[in-house]
Amino acid sequence: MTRQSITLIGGGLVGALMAQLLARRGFAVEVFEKRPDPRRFGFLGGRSINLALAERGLQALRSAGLAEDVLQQTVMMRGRMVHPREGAPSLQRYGVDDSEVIWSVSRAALNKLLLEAAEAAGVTLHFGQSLVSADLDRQRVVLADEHGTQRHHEASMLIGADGAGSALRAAMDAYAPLGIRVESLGHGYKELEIPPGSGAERFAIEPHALHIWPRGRYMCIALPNTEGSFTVTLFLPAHGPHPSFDTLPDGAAAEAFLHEDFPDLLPQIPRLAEDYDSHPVGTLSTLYLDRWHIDGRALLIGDAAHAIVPFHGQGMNCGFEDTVVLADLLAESGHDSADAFAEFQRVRQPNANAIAAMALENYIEMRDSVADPHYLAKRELGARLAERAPRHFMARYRMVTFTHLPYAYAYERGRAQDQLLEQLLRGSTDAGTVSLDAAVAALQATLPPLPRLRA
Ligand code: FAD
Ligand code: E0Q
Repeated sequence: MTRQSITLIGGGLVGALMAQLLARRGFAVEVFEKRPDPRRFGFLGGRSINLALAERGLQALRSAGLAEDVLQQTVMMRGRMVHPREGAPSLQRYGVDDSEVIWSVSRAALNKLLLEAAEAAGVTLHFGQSLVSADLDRQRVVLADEHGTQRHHEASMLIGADGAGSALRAAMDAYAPLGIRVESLGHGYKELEIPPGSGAERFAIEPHALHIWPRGRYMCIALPNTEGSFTVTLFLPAHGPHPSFDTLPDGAAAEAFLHEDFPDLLPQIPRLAEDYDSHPVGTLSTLYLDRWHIDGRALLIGDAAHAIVPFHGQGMNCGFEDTVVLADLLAESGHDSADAFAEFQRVRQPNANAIAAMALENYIEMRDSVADPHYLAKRELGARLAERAPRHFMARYRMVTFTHLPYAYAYERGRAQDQLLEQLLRGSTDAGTVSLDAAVAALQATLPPLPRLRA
């Protein structure tokens, strides 16, 4: 029997991991990636951009046999270090102890490692090959190299992991409308850098944290890199009154703005003006599709199917979860990819919608309410309930970041728990006013126990 072939478009984070998992399950996999081979030419742009890797992504990497190798190249983050406008920064731990932490990883290093692993598993990688069009009736695609030279490729089963601007999605949508909806956040971002410390300290600020400077309608964050630098991201409204990217047209304006609103951060970013002027403003949107596939011929995964805003640090983690689900479904499906694709969408779409909603909510939470007394009281009461009744209360952040409970479950359960906290607190900003015995009784009376967690 000949091995079934799969053509993957996009060798980014999700495409590279998908390719490796499918090759390990016996498929003949070819990947077409627009950019040149990052292992030979360096990553495009050459800037160090990093991401937070959490339990869901780590679990997918474990199933690929890559978790240990990836963890070698990360910096542990124990919690958020919140830098208020006035006063000292303070650490809000993500979990109970160092068993519940997240990991900062370089996008370039991770992508290279995943491509290496895909190749080692027998995947054929083609770089500098950009999808131009897909003829879904004839089941072939057109690809162009960097000079525009085109080639055809037979593709009976296509998987699109070509990111938020997916070309395969456009081709599928032209063939049979997918019901695409893009909701722009109206805020953009700019990436900047804190270089490694010059003195005895390799890191200029606390290395084992995700730093946040919340400022109400906007914020800065910083994630550590293994070399000692931090990647800083400034999130701001794209347009409108000051401050927005409209009112900060250049590095000089940005410098004056940071001087006013982020005075402790500004001196840490020596190349602010140059970087601000040379880096583009990134856009942020949520992408919803009615359909992710065309029968058994083409399917979208990762950001191509469900790009979300980055404020929960779950886009890659969610895409990695996708890859394991799909690899298992395809391996079980025999030759019926239409069934596998339909089942994939049935299982994953409610979860993608849930993390999309939670990521949007987390922007408000991060930039604003981490400093709000009512929010802090709710957090405090939640923490006490989780301690007193761990089978009945678990913070939503914890379900999302440290468990494999479906995102849709975390979203629903989180909403129910939140309603209860609101009822118990009745607007109070002091968790100490609530009787814990009564609260636990109310909790157990209204909500079923949480599912038992898999190891
Ligand atoms: P991509 O990583 O975009 O990869 C797509 C690949 O397809 C690329 O290699 C591209 O070159 C290639 N391609 C594109 N077009 C074509 C074409 N026509 N033909 C062939 N190849 C093509 N997620 C987290 O989990 N944690 C975080 O902390 C986090 N932080 C983020 C911060 C920011 C500012 C942003 C914007 C996102 C963040 N994310 C984070 C989300 C994460 O970046 C994405 O979810 C993830 O990169 C999706 O992977 P992907 O492979 O689907 O898409
Ligand atoms: C995480 C880890 C880009 C980004 C990535 C993240 C997080 C945030 C704020 C941002 C959410 C949190 N968070 O700290 O609640 O947990 O990945 Cl802005």
